[in-house]
Amino acid sequence: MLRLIQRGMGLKWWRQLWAKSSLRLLPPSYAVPDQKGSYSSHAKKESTSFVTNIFNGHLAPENVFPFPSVLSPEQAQALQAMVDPCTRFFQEVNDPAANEELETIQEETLAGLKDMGCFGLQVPEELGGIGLTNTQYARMVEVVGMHDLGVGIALGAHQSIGFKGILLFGTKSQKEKYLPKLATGEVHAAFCLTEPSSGSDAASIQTTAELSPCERYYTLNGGKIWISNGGTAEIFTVFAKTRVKDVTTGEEKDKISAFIVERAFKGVTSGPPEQKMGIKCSNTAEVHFDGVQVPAENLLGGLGRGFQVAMHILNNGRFGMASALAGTMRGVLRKAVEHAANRRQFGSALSRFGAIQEKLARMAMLLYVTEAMAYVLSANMDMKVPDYRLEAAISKIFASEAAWTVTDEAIQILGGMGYMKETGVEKVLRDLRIFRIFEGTNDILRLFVALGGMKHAGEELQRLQKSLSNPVGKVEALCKEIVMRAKRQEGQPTDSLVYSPSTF
Ligand code: MYA
Repeated sequence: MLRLIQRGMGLKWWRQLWAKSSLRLLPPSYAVPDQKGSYSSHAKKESTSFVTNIFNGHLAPENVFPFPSVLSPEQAQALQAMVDPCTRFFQEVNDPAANEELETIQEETLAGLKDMGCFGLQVPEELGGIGLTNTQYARMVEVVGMHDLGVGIALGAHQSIGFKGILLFGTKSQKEKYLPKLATGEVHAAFCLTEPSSGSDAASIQTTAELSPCERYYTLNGGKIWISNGGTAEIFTVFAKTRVKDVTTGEEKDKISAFIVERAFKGVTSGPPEQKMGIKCSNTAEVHFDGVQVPAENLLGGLGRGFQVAMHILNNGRFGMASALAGTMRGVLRKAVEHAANRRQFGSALSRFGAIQEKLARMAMLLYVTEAMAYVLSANMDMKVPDYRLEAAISKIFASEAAWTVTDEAIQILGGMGYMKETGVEKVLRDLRIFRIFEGTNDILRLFVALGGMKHAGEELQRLQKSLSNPVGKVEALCKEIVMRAKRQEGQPTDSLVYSPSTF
């Protein structure tokens, strides 16, 4: 950062440019500076999701054809004004090897990231953030992913999931109280879901929150493990079991609720930093809640709605992973290409060998697909497509596996050099390994894609079956189905929403 400032290109420069720019005031075609959460499970009946519709044989092209372009030229220009200095910052100031060695992010880097507004990229400007759309955020994250995945996780655990719940589901006063200091990086956030006996099976958490007789606070008891930013965060989004009364039957049940918890509340403690294989500069720690009194107004998203809140935060955060990993692949592919072009064996550059060319082509293919997927997804989110959970899961699975293959192949092309620390690629491989595990293991997400898609198809068939058993008054539904089946035969788009009676 200091070097940039010495060269008259202070980090505040582009923030000022961004702040002054009248360009960014123009409304984008699909502006979402004020993100609004909705439980995506509510949206499943009339899904326009391309993937969901695949499961019942419908071609629903409206979210993907033509390739969605959600940034106005002015927004794209303003974005570039941030991407360039951010890239320079990562090239000239951040030192991934030093961060790894120290197992923390260097002060100079942290200060620079704060200065650039990187802790509040999607927080609305009036609450102290930069107010980026999902597509703009994805592009910024790609820069981070290209240079230092450890820093990416610290930033991502903070805003991609740590305080995303406040952004999506927070009340006005929750947003006003917490977002400004989170957006500046004055305090950091963490997402507390995982427990010793509850990993993939997120609904099985044991942490409890009991409402006090005076109904003014909940008493929180339990422990969370492997929490990114767990040892450094001041604000936590915590999921706990609460007793909820069914309004119709009066029966009480345990249901998950989400809470905003401050480290300052008595009874919050965290463990030492975990020793990890990669992303070492990001903090991972246990967090314990021992009789913590959480004010009732810190309930997030409604009593008993915590599971949906957690799922929605995770769905909403996954797109960042695909774009970050597209950046990672771009970085290692460039190193592999440089090496293949310069290294000579048997009298020729490595790039002259078919075996190397094939590797490079496959690496480029994986990068291309990941990046295309990441930006369709972020654009769909900017278009406020209500149901994108399968796309988000697929992008996370594909990106984490593609990045692993690309980085492994880069090491293969670099040969002995690839295995040496000095080249920086072995670190990327270690950093990458966790991406197939966290934010939903790829194995559980594969099941989720299959079961989620089939569930939707099953529900559609059930509706059809009902219509067939009692066709009176269901003529429109039946006609719709006949039209869709006819279109499917001809290979035409069959999205239910494009149907109109005049189709006959
Ligand atoms: S954080 C911890 C991550 N943990 C997980 O991801 C947990 C994985 N487990 C699950 O997701 C769930 O338990 C599964 C469901 C999916 C297995 N969207 O009966 P059910 C609905 C919307 O299937 P279960 C971390 O790792 C479903 O339709 N709705 O539930 C930090 C049903 O609704 P209804 C969903 O069998 C990493 C209801 O829920 C979804 O219990 C740090 C029950 O469903 C969904 N997805 O299990 C990363 N799933 O009742 C840092 C289910 O209405 C970030 N439902 O039919 C890095 C960012 C990148 C870098 C950035 C750089 C800056």
